[in-house]
Amino acid sequence: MKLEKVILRQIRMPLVHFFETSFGRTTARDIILVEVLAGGVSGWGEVTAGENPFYNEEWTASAWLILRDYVAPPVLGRNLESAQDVAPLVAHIRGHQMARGGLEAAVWDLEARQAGRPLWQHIGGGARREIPCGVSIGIQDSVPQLLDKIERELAEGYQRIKIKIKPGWDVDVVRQVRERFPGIKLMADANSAYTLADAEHLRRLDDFYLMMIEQPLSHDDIIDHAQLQSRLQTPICLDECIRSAHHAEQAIRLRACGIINIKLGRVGGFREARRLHDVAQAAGIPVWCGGMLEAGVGRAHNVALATLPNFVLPGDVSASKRYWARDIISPPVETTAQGTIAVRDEPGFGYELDHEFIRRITVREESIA
Ligand code: OSB
Ligand code: MG
Repeated sequence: MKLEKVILRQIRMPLVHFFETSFGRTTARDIILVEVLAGGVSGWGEVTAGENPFYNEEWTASAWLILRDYVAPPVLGRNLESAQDVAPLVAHIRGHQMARGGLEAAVWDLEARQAGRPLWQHIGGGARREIPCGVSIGIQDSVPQLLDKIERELAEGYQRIKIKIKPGWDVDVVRQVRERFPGIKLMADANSAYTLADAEHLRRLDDFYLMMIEQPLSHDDIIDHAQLQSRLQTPICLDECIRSAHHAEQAIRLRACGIINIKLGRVGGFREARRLHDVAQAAGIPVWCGGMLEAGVGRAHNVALATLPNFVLPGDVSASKRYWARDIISPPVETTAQGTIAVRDEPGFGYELDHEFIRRITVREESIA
């Protein structure tokens, strides 16, 4: 396979509801779609960087430049044995996993389409026909609003509720959620809002038998998480600080976590995501698929990823309608009454692109050949 062209498109999509984390509120997404072309076939990927460098160091504008100037050039025109070859060609770039992962995932999709196979099969997944879904609920303006939202998501069938926490919106909020919903699978995600000095405060969360607490400490820390984990009963789940399989090995060796959230973009694409998955599986550490408020392309890639065997916990991949009035794929991603997404058997990521809609919401486009 030889890539003849890479097309970058930046689309703008308002969210149906704002999404607030400890690092800020998002009301609309600026998303880069990566189309790769070879032999008359196109593959598509989505860059999961946010609009600002607040989740990690990447953001939409940086990802565009890295893709144009550093990721696409070494891959274009090169003879690729397989999609496996993409990540090594851009491994010399420091950081910027989301930019690299957007193109890498597009090549996996392209290769799956050329082979006429669904992407889930092409990456070696297929451990399940339906992936279990949870929802991530952002910080709300009030606790009654949060309780209302949780009630509606449970009525939709979602299997697990994740709430965002930060100092001032944590123990008391979790207590009220627990009182109202004593039996649900519940977890909290801090997005790095605390330090080890908050350990005693975070220990109070042990009273609420959470499934896990996600990334309580710094985005680039593993060692303090190990210290914290030794003082908590609640398992720690790492997100931000695990950018490679090697980081996962180190975190597991240090007992810094009991669970890992895998995000395709955060680790630079399918090759590294699979390696990380295998490392965790060998160590008996369960994983689940995280989300980055993706549009349909990224969402469909996540569904494929979550069919790998060790994705045994409900993830953050949920229905398109929770985010978008209209998604860029057809049909949109939908959930069953049991809170699952059925895996599709069409070639590639399994959904049709709504090209006409993508054209309408494209704010910039650039071809690299
Ligand atoms: O930490 O998992 C996170 C969204 C943006 C940035 C970081 C995170 C999230 C989510 C939302 O929790 C997951 C989703 O619904 O896509
Ligand atoms: Mg998280």
